[in-house]
Amino acid sequence: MTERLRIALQKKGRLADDSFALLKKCGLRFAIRGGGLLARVKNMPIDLLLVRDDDIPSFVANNAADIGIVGENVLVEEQLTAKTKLDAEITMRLGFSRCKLSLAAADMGDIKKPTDLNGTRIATTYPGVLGKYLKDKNIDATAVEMKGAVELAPSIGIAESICDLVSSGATLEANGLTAFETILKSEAVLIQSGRDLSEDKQALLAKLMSRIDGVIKSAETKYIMLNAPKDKVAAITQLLPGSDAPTIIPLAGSDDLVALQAVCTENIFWETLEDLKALGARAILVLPIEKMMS
Ligand code: PRT
Ligand code: ZN
Repeated sequence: MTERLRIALQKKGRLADDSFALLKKCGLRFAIRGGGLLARVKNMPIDLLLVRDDDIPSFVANNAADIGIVGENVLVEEQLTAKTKLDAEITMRLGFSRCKLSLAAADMGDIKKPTDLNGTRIATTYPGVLGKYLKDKNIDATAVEMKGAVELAPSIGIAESICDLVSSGATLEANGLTAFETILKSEAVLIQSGRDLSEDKQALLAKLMSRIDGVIKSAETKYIMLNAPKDKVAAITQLLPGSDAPTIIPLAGSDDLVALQAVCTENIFWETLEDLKALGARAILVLPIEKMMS
């Protein structure tokens, strides 16, 4: 019987949907229903362990799962607060759920920079990361640990500032707070322990990672097609972001026009299209790429 690779994922929350979507784009077929702890992937020997995000690093470290998808912020916090060294490290960055762990204080208050924190209280759900930051910067402040609703701490008088995750900044703004320092930048990451996997699991993980890589790259990569005057091909190629040698095809019935096609590994903005047009390019098409393997 083939061994099944077990992936720990957040069951419900901000990471969950994007993690499921990524695995589906990698070709895994599964359904998430109700309260189950395990979901079986139908077309590959993979099981999904559905848990709270905070448990993912220790589950991977303790062999309850082979790999996991978690926010880097949670991984680093668990690494810093674990009683014994946590055996879980980043294998791959996944590029979604980007956020920052920032220090913020009242818009109109006295705390405007890190050194203003001396002698004050900082509310946070990240005592590990905050504690390390304060120590590294030699700042003498007290961390007040909360389980949630950290942004309310200054208005109810529990702390003078907060250390919390920020993505759009809307929560800070709604609570009259301004971020003045980023202490950690985070995104979703694939994590693994230092243990050796069986040959079967290792091969499956390599295949999964190659597919994840393809999904991430194809999200940014575009296929561009256009017609251009022959003598402008060099100048046009220069404008295409991150493209290798383009394919040039003669156009029927035209001696001075050619069709040019290229894969661009970076986003193509409207400005680029306008510059291409100014060089004489016409019938410009930018197409999404669904799958890639290099
Ligand atoms: O139940 P479980 O323990 O699994 O989930 P959770 O409630 O602990 O975490 P969840 O689902 O809220 O977040 C999971 C992960 O998403 C986090 O660990 C981060 O890696 C990532 N992430 C990305 C965020 C945010 N962006 C984010 N903005 N997690 C939380 N927030 C919160 C933040 O704490 C603040 O309250 O959103 C608010 C700020 O958002 P903005 O957009 O107003 O700035
Ligand atoms: Zn959590």
